[in-house]
Amino acid sequence: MNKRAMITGASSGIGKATALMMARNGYNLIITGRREKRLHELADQLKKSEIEVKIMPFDIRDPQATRNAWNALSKEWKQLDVLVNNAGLAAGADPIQEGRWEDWEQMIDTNIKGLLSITRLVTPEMIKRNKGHIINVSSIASSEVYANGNVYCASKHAVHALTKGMRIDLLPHNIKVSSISPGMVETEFSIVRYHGDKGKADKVYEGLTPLNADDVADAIEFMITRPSHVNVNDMLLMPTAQASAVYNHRE
Ligand code: 8X3
Repeated sequence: MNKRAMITGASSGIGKATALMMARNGYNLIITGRREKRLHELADQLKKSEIEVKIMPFDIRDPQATRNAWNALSKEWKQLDVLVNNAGLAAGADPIQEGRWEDWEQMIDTNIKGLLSITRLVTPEMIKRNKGHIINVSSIASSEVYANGNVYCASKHAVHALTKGMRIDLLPHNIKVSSISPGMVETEFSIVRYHGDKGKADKVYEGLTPLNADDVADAIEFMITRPSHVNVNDMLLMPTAQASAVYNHRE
């Protein structure tokens, strides 16, 4: 019987690449996100791997919508082997004194509270089966802080603390908790961060080769294919041209 996984924020970027990787690994998948059309397109692609796919279109910032989507699942679908907490974003890149409240709320409500609400629903079911694996998609910003990264970095520092806290709380229940912390990954990330300004977004990756979404999915594949007694606590994955959040080498 196929294993089951849920991937949040699966409609693009790292989430989508992870869904494709997990389909190749024979997982039946629940893919969540706000953009229903994109989820349908991805589901069609995933089904070519002869797996079952369930679409859950909802905004993870809305706890009631998240609960409703979860409650609508069958008993079988709720039995997840893997949860990939991928939904997350950076909104804005302003110094703290100029930050926009809406950006801060969007990041905190998605990166922290969204991750929490899904985790709160999924973990009791994993505990019942005494197994499971939660992978939090974090960032180099979970351990470093850079100019104008303030609230985004704080949200990823929170993901780091929650990953550690979850690992401790779920230890007696045989549940693995991992995080993957990439540096620059070229997805829609920077376009979203700069509120759709493609010129600014392109500049982020100018003169260097960033990671791509498949590079991160490869790392997640390594995590989910370890034997049951091995857990990757955290993996810091960087482009060769990036030594830290602030040191890059550009040609
Ligand atoms: C994305 C990487 O360097 O923009 O999380 O924080 S960075």
